[in-house]
Amino acid sequence: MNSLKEIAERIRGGKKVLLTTHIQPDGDAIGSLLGLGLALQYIGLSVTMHSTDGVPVKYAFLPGSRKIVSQVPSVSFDCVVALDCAETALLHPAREEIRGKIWINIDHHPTNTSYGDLNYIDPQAVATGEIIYFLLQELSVTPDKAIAQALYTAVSTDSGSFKYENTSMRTHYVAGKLLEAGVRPGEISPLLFDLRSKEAVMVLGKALNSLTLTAGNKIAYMVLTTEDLKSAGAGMEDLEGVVNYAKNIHGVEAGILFRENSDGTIKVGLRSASIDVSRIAAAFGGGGHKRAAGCLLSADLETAIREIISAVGKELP
Ligand SMILES: [Mn+2]
Repeated sequence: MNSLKEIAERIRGGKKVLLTTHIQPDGDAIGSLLGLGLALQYIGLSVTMHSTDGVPVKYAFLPGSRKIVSQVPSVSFDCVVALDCAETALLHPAREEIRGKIWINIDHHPTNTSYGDLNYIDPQAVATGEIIYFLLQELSVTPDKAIAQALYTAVSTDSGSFKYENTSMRTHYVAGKLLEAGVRPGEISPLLFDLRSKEAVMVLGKALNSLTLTAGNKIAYMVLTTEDLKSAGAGMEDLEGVVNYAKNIHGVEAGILFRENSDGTIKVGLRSASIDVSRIAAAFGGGGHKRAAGCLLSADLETAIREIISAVGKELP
């Protein structure tokens, strides 16, 4: 692995820099892109900030977000920096289609494949944005409010508002420094965590209405039919976090959301407090993490519910 000092020198050494991130960007991807991108502009580099899937609406308030382009210009870059991207399969366009003299890979996923010419992977970092804060020190850039808001977005979203296990003293140190640089949590946090669309609230109501507890109240599940989604006017992005309402009930070991797709398949979201749901998802051709996983079933709703509940039931302590 290379040092941040080396990476800072290599970035500074070029004139034309491309910053890119993974497909379907999250708050860390956009925040890291903007935090580093604005800093490099301040020191006079020609920077292109790129996200194939654009900027999710909820991050559009971040200063500079309109400078992020969804197509890579067909020019040659002195340096390409991939941020928060564990493997090249998550890059679009493909690595071979981007002309960069050197590739720098900065990430915090433990699964990162070290595909860069220079790599900085820190799995202890709660977010790539946490690493970017220290990279800016090597670049001698003091974050202004715009940079600080971008990095705060990265750090606070990837740590689940400082709730997840990997939130460290260093995470809070960086957050504190970003507050010093002008971030006001009372101003930014509602935009990141509380505001939601009318459709999201409507569809949440439908999901809660379907809530069922089974297996001695250890499994809680909810069902959304295509009709529910249609009448709420809801899309995929409106379902974020819905399954947690089932998981977060006292005494529940597994929360499940069954969503009927228009093609007749059933998308299953699994969340757990204690059991390993990634194994259950994998048995149905899906995957994910121990506490959060998912799979897609080609079955009718009733069959999908019966099979999944039975599989989860076998894993209960
Ligand atoms: Mn991340």
